[in-house]
Amino acid sequence: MEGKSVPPKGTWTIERHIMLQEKAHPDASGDFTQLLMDIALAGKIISREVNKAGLVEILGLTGETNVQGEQVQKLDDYANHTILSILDRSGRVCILGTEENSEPIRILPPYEAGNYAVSLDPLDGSSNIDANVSVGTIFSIHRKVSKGPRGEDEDLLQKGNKQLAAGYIIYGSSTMMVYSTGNGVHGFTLDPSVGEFLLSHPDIRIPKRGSVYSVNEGNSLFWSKGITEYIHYLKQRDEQSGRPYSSRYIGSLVSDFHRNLLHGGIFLYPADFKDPNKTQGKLRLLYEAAPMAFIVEHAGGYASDGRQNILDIEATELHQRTPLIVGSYEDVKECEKFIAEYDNDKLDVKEKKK
Ligand code: AHM
Ligand code: MG
Repeated sequence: MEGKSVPPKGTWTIERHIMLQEKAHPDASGDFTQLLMDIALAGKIISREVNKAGLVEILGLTGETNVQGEQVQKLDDYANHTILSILDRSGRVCILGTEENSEPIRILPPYEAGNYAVSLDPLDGSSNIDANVSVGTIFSIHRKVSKGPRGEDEDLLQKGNKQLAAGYIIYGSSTMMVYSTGNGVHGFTLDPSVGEFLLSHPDIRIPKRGSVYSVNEGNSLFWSKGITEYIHYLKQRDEQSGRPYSSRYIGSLVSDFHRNLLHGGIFLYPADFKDPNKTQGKLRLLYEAAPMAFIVEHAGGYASDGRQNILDIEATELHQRTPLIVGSYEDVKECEKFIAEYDNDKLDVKEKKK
């Protein structure tokens, strides 16, 4: 064959793809590759279970006892347990942080601690699952930085720009794994007949500008002025810029993000001042915002908290929240301009409380 070889779609497994990426790092031990493979395996197992969620009439609702007299586990518990039991004894991970566990999970003797810290949302959007809405697993990997033999909080609490890899698995009409190790963003579709994730979306690039916005507009009365003005602007007609934008909100981050990654657009979960828990938004920095920011940036997009790059935010605790504005580069930058113009720190909070 002549010319540059492009990995062929439909026949390249994720394993082969990850191994090829590893070859670019001759000093790599293979542990990192194996860690990504472990996450892919967890994705396959969770996918199988999520696909059974529609069978509640037959298998029983989660939290209930099914016809065989077995307790049916909640799917988010199942997903969490599945990933943890694959990773915690692998010898590749030193500490894990998940949405489901209030404290970080350190890998302690007799299990070996590895060189990586992993943050996870095992099943994001799971409140939608009984309505057959696509949900997903989100992951983020950092290198161990602490000096001792075991993992420490500081290994998890690193900035997004220190991630070695990030990605998600979306359980939709088909199951897909999308990941980046900083060398492009690649998507693989699970072919259940062969049980493999096969390359379907090599080198994904997000359009520089989209024509879709995704936000929970039910919260709009509690937004800052900057966000309110920005969304209002997107709705105004302007033939040249393609406005008005269309609104598309599923309420499942992985699904909303995935659609915008492929077709362009902007997703926002801003601070809202109705709920004291949401003055920093709803989404979590380490296992929701930062991995999506890493993916989008390596696909040519951008993620911001309104004022700064999500990847530059200092992480101080596992379940830290952040406003998240993510998607097409020009759209997110434009939104930042509205925030810079209209929102003066806490002034907008007071205004909203009147
Ligand atoms: P979860 O981690 O409890 O599932 O919540 C995160 C989900 C995201 O998937 C989604 O973007 C967001 O919550 C939707 O929230 P809302 O219902 O407030 O719009
Ligand atoms: Mg979540």
